Amino acid sequence: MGKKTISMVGVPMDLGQSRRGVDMGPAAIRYAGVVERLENLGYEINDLGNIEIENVGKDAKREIRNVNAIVEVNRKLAHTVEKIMEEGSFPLVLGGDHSIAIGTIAGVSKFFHQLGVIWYDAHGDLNTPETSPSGNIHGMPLATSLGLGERDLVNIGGYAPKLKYENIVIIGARSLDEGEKDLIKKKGIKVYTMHEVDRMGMSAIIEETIAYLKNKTDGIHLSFDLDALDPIYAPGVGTPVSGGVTFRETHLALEMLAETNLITSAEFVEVNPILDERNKTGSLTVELIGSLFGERIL
Ligand code: 5AB
Ligand code: MN
Ligand code: MN
Ligand code: MN
Repeated sequence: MGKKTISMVGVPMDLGQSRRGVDMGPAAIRYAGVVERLENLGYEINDLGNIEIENVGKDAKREIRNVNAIVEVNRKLAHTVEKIMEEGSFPLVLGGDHSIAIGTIAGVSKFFHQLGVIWYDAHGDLNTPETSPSGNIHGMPLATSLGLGERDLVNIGGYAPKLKYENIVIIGARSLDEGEKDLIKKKGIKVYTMHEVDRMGMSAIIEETIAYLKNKTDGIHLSFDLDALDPIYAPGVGTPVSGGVTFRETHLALEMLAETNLITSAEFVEVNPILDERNKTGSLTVELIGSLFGERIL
């Protein structure tokens, strides 16, 4: 990583999906020792604590559950991330459900007008209120950042879209809804599904991803959903899908990203300690964060 100071912020959000417990994700990741891990790697850690979540309770539209509260939280998060960037520190956001990516990306895209995004996830998170089978906003943040869907969400930060179709790469996908598949094909979004992970191997995928993004982007955000990993490794997630990426493949992916020095912000989301086995997923997250920030065996 380029910067020596990391500013960490937790977003104890569970309103973007239907299973309780993911609001305790930031606590589980802190408990597993994220601060110590990063300090041991030589970083100065500025833990800003958690963003306050208020369920404003004006849930008028059922097809986009809790939209008003999620807009509020993401506005605050965008603001916080923007301040971190202004100070020249690296924003590390701990979730919370994946709807918080809307705020993180709104904050960083103020600084990078050609922002690249690596979306490491079992899912595409490319639904709109029209295509969503669930009404859960955690299935919509990538579409939202591309300018699609509910206006209040899309316009957070006062501008849209935050991302271009050609600047995003999805890795680990194995559960895509029909509307998401249509959008991927129509817009030519770069997706490495589990088929490509099996066929090419993670090493080639990360090399291709970097080659694809490097020259056309001015910063790269890593949006890391723990459900990309197989539930054997990450049981503490709300929407597990079998047949996922292994621990070793993921560890390698993050080590390789660390080597490039191109990642300018990151978030780790969907850790749900209530569904977990003795904080296995929280601990795994800390191990993976270590890799992203340059930890090596030797
Ligand atoms: B996650 C589903 N596509 O929209 C939907 O965990 C699941 O942030 C979304 O990737 C999973 O409800 C969202 C069926
Ligand atoms: Mn997911
Ligand atoms: Mn996700
Ligand atoms: Mn390691």
